[in-house]
Amino acid sequence: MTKPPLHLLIAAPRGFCAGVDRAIKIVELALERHGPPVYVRHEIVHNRFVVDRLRGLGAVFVEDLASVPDGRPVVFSAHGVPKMVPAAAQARGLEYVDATCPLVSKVHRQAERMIEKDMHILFIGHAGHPEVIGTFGQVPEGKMQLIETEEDARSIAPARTDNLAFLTQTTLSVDDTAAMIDILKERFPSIQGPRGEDICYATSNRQAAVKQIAETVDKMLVIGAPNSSNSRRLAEASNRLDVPARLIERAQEIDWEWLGTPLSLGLTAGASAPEILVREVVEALAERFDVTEEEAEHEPEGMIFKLPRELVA
Ligand code: 2E7
Ligand code: F3S
Repeated sequence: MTKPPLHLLIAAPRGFCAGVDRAIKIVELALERHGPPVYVRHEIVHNRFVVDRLRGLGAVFVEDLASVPDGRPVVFSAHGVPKMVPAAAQARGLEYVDATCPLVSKVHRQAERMIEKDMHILFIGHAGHPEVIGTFGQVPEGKMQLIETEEDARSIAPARTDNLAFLTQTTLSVDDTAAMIDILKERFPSIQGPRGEDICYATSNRQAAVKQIAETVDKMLVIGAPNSSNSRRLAEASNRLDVPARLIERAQEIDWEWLGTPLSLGLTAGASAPEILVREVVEALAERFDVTEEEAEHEPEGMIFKLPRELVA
């Protein structure tokens, strides 16, 4: 039986960012240095495949520090942690390595500096996300308020309106964030903030790439976990351009009925999804379709973050 043709357009850039590469490397190096088990507070990045592989090497994933036994090293995830976490580790004499993405640490320092200048911060982000919890945990309680939607930006009553600042999560929708910042700037013309926002290069590049391929495809598959903020934003960006998108963790989650027989399909992967899962999806598609594969053209990102000194010395 002949297979139906499928033009597969693969977004670029996609997949691992420099912060994810670094965080995974940190766990691997900590395992080499200390031997298993090495504890990791929270999923190192939001990807089951990555987490399971590291678990196989001897990493033990826990949600809080209390679950780390005395005498064992602990790695903090790429999403960042509240200040009290390293403080508690130190108090217990635990050896810890911080795998917080340097671009998140930069936001933490901005928040600290704003508090030093007696500013009140409006933080744009998603409630409950570990990055948001980590950034809120850099400042004293009551000094930062969360904005999740344009409606929040319109209705928020800041604890004070003089000396007001804003900061953002790194993995937000570029378009939604711009709209929220416009509202804040209109309401509070003297509000201070970063140039643009704090969305990272990887998030904005992947959103631009998915939007670009959405112009020419019928449907979109995004590889990423349901708890991966940046991956969810990719599916959302496609859906908003009326290109129906599904977020899948692996090839086995492809809903063939939903997919139907499109002439063209876009494929991308969030910053925490390994390329091997992209290949797995391409192979699954090739079993049912006569696939012509094309990779969107792009400038290489070329970003690399240094490893913590204690692991390379
Ligand atoms: C850390 C940060 O692990 P992810 O899926 O995380 P998000 O934040 O998108 O849920 O992706 C990598 C990553 C992105 N941002 C790690 Cl702060
Ligand atoms: Fe960092 Fe952005 Fe990746 S915040 S971990 S570079 S998605």
